[in-house]
Amino acid sequence: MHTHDCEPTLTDRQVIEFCREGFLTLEGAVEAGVTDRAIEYCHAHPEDRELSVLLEEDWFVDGILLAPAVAGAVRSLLGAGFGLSPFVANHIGECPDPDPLGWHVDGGNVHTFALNYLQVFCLPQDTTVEMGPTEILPGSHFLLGQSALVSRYGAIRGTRMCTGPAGTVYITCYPIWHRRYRATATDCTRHLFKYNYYRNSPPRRDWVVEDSFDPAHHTDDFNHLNAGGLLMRRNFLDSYDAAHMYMWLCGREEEFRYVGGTAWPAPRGNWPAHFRNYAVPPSLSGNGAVPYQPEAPPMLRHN
Ligand SMILES: O=C(O)CCC(=O)C(=O)O
Ligand SMILES: [Fe+2]
Repeated sequence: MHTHDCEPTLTDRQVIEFCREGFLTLEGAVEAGVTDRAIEYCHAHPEDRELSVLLEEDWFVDGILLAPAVAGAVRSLLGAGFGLSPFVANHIGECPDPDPLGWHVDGGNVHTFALNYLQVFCLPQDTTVEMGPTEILPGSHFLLGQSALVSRYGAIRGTRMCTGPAGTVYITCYPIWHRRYRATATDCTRHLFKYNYYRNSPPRRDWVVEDSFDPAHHTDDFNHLNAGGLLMRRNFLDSYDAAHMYMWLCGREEEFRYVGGTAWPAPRGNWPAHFRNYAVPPSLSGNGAVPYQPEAPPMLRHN
């Protein structure tokens, strides 16, 4: 089985969260019986950093790659008939390790508003900060960092440790900055499964659309600062980038416009009726024909 289909489970807000942060956390997505079996396998094959043989095993594919919460999230982000990883790696991290792998972006990355590929980390055991989890920088999928540059950084404010109970899954956008954090625990081995999913169908807004959330007007969700993040770039550019990716996922990228002022998708309060739909993509505003759609293409798109 190389492709899969199922019902999408993410809501608009969760899809926007993924666009904004560059990752989603699914705590306890994999059942304990499955992670126990996976850890037993790791103990029986302590040198194996490549676990692709497990892709032949139903318990592994159904229990981990297609665990319902994971499959539903991947279906939401990558569309119908998404593809399953051709490989699975086990990133074995010995503890302690004061000086592990530095900040980087994985090979083959490209900075884009398209989402055709997901990088996924699954924790097969309870994973603490002391064990040297993967550390990621939320929002960095839009920062255009390349490994040769980002590897010079040490501690960065606003990072997130990919810790959690066994069975927690982190779904990430491929160009997100990450590294293994230093491990201070003694006498243990951290296991981390890493694999991918890929898109096989064009993007469409066919995830869970709720009446209570309207992306035309609830624009706070696009904004990294509102979600507790740090300002890393020009004000609101994070909102614009998240909204641009969201519109790509809706299959409506051509409707996304920069207007050069505070309008959709900038965070906003309760604006008066005459401005409410200004610059809102037509497919979201629901008012069909728009007399004029403003556009101000930036001189430098990614500053
Ligand atoms: O081991 C980790 O936590 C990170 C591994 C990683 O980034 C990689 O192998 O690409
Ligand atoms: Fe990596």
